[in-house]
Amino acid sequence: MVNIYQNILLAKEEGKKLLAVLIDPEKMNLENIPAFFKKIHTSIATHIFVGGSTDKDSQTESVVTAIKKATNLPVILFPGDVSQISHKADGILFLSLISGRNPEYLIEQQVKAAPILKNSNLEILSTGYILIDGKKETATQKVSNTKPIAQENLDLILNTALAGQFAGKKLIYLEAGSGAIVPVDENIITLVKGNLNIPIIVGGGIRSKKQLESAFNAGADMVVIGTAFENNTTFIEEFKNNEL
Ligand code: 1GP
Repeated sequence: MVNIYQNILLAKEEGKKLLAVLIDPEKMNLENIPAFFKKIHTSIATHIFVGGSTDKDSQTESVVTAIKKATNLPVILFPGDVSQISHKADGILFLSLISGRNPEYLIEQQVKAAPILKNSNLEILSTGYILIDGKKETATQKVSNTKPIAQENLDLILNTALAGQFAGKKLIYLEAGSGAIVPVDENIITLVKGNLNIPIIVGGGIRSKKQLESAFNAGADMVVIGTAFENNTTFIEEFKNNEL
């Protein structure tokens, strides 16, 4: 069995950067999955995230099943809510939206997920999820009914991340929101990285190799890209192996 978290820690120790490709089940056609993964396998992608703020047609299960057939990369659920759990994945980001003050996404969804996860082999990755203003009202913001933290509010971002670490989260996810206009600023990543010892995930609005490199150089251990690959599947070719 893959030990996802141990591998992330190892990569962090060795300074190896990780790239997660985010697949939104609502936007992925099952028949496109094999061809999409052929491209992914020539790239530097190391992980697959599956999830979205909503999954109106309950596609998660069939999309995860098709992805597992197409790849050996670790498949990690990144669920918008308790309905998006598939036992066929390898792991799950057990998210708590710690930048928000909506109990539904701080603990209620997690309580509902607990009995489902108790009976599964999914590796549970406790994650402090911090929504940061990406200059666009994102789906996460709308669905969770929480406000993102302003990029300028460095103290609040840092203190939120620290509180997450002290509360026992294994990962901190700095999220500008899917399709963000402005990704999480490098200064924020550097600040959080410099004050925490757990791995940092960064995502939202990253749509070029240059932005990916900036996030890595600032200290992101893992970067997540979704929209840029959805909009242009040949874009993954910019991320060929050995090019970073
Ligand atoms: C969203 O962080 C992820 O939750 C990825 O964002 O879709 O903008 O790449 P993008």
